[in-house]
Amino acid sequence: MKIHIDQVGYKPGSQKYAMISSDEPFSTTVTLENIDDSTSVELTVSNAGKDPYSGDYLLTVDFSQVQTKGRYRLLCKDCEPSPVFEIGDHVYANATRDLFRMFYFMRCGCSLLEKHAGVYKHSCCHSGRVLRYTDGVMLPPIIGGWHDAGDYGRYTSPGAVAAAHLMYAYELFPTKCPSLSIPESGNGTPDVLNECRYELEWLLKMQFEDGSASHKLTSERHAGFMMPEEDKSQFVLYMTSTMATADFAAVMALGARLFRRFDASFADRMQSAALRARDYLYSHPEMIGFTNPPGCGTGGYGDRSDTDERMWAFAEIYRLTKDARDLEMLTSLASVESGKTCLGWGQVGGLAGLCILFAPTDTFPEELCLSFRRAFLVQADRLRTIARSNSFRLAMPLDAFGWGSNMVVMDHAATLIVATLLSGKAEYASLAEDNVHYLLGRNPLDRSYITGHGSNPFKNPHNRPTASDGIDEPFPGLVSGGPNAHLMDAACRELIAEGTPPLRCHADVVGSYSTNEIAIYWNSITALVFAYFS
Ligand code: 9MR
Ligand code: ZN
Repeated sequence: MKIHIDQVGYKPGSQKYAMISSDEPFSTTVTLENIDDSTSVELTVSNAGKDPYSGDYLLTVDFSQVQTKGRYRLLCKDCEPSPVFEIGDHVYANATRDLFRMFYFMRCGCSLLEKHAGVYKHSCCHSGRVLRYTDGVMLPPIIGGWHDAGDYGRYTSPGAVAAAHLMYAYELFPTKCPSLSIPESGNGTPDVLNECRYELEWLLKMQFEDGSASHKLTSERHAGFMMPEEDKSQFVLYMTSTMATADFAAVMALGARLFRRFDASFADRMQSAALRARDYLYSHPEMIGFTNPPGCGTGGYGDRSDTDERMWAFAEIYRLTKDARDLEMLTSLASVESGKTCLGWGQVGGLAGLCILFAPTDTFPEELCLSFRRAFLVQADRLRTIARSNSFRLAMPLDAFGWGSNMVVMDHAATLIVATLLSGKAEYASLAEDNVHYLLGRNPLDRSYITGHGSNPFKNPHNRPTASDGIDEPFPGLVSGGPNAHLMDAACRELIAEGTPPLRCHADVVGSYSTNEIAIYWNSITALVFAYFS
């Protein structure tokens, strides 16, 4: 028997549940102990039956009525006590800060200073000349940006999406975005934007003369497990894709909008880059996809459709230009019914939604706003039905646990938060918070999927610096990819049997890239969600 709980804590006014599991039907009694004053209350336990997500029999314990701040643990007659957790107003504050700070640690092409990175400092990486794939010409170095993930590649679309998550977090919840103690801190620009600028300056260099954007800048093969500055492989600037170009146009337009009041000339540079990318999209209505050319084995980030990327681009561009032609393009792209709430690296319709739904009144035609509003509310209701029908209260379908499932868990939380912002109904945000509790340890593995937070965080991310810096603890604030029921690497297959219930398909070992890698766009959407709750 085991108690599953958010290991960090709960806010006083929030709903508070814990789950108790066993591999056979059971019953028990549970008390909540206040560690600070040694008082206890008996809790009612309700039987939730067998749960297909974990394969366990579950009981649910509701202690929502306890609102007194303090430190607590759950005691159960037949098992180990739960870890100590907090009820408090600021339970998410530290994790939120580290989720945003993660991006500093991912910076490429500069040294990470001891002042900011502490023991994780390292010298400058990836600053050599680059090879242009299309003609084999050697170009001057293209320096900057964030390493994508556990590898050292830098990819345009994932980078644009991650920066956009952070910028929308800033736009929606400006006072919730933390100070980050990064080299630019104190320069008059909010730190979250300072950190985004590190990526945006690099993205600007990914634009070709014709206005299109290169799909990616990576070596041909992933480096071995070495520190970034030791990786001397040749970096290659790959060809254009329309997916990358549209994401580029969108994030540049968004950046131009948000940076205008802090640095007008930087905003101008982004605005003109966005418009040149837009013009490329006008003259190339056909999709130019991307698949790795022969010999290239780094991330592909392919996509089946670029309609959603174009839709996001034209939403942000029209918000900037108010040009009738851009609106016409946007309206026709937005006539699609599906995908209007997606927030992941490959499906960005929801980002168009964030742009459109939170723009000043009368920026976009009412019908367009309504179609996105409907999409978010319909999706939120769908997620509510799912969350109510499983014992871990997860707004996540049983079959959605693939590579990077934690991104989907957080995307859905973000969708639910948007539904609360649109409707004023707190219930949606409460469902979103249940997904947060899952991430912070309320899951069958009792594992916090954020390094450094909770009593049992994962410790062995598939992340090259972590595995080669000689330091035991990974840097804090990394989000694991999360359970992947398809068990797509040998390391997890060695530890987990085929057919294991989805929530158990996570291996906290360095080799498991399909369950335990890290990635900027997993962190960024998590940062947005945590900013809301913090
Ligand atoms: O996050 C990506 C995931 O959705 C895909 O299923 C997977 C396989 O194509 O690739 C993931 O992205 C990886 C990228 O290709 C290379 N850098 C590491 C990324 C995270 O695992
Ligand atoms: Zn680097």
